[in-house]
Amino acid sequence: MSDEKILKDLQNAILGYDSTAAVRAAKAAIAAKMDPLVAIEKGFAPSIEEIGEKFEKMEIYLPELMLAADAMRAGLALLLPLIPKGSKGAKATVIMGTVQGDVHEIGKNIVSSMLMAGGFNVVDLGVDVKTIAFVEEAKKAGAKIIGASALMSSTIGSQKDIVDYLVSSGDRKKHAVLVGGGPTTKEWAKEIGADGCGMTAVEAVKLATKFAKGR
Ligand code: B12
Repeated sequence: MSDEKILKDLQNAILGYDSTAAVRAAKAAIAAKMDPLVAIEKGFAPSIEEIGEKFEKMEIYLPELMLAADAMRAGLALLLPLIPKGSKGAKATVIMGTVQGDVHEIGKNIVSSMLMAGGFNVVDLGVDVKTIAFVEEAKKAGAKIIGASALMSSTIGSQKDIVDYLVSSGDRKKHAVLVGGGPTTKEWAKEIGADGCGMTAVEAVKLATKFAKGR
């Protein structure tokens, strides 16, 4: 099967809210030895974006959004483990999580996998993570980097809370704060005093590499 056909099948699986088709297309990508990151970023990602736009325009509703997300997660469950793991702890420890009040995890999981592939030790705290948990876990793990994902305009404020918390506890110099997710921008990162904003998982790895030895 051609790469073009596989990418189309990956895309159509999400647009068709079809978990079985997503798994089938992911298996076809694996059988064809397609780079898992290409399958994710060129296959699944454009379709989930399109789904988000349709949801925003109220062309589809929450049940469809959830089915599309389920399909993407089913496919990612096969593809993410195939991103090769780098040597653990070789570069630095990164605390990753999605901020409080936000349950979007797909992008955060891709970033975590890519960081692991890039040789980072990743402590993934999951979703709906309290500000204090990001900071306390970073202290406990001696993490040089905190990565906070936020997908909603109502939750990006928690990224600022993480920076503010570090400032008030006198720990700002110890941990670089990287932010990412839909509504975040480089301007936003600058405004809240974060150390960087990544629009893709590849950018996340570049930024983490920059701060691996500290701020
Ligand atoms: C899938 C999805 C869901 C799924 C999530 C499933 C899951 N387990 O993750 C479900 C159905 C649960 C869901 C629920 C909701 N959702 Co929703 N959802 C989406 C959707 C369609 C896709 C998000 C996604 O996975 N994208 C794909 C990934 C790969 O991209 P990404 O997350 O941006 O991540 C990449 C980069 O941003 C970056 N990155 C991400 N994190 C980080 C972190 C760091 C440190 C770095 C450096 C980089 C980085 O790298 C990633 C990989 O390339 C978006 C639309 C969109 N365009 O984002 C809406 C969207 C985010 N949701 C939205 C809304 C409103 C909701 C709900 C409130 C709906 C409701 N009425 O209940 C709830 C919120 C629940 C909550 N409390 O969190 C809105 C938010 C609007 C806003 N601006 O505030 C959006 C934008 C849809 C829309 N256009 O209206 N959602």
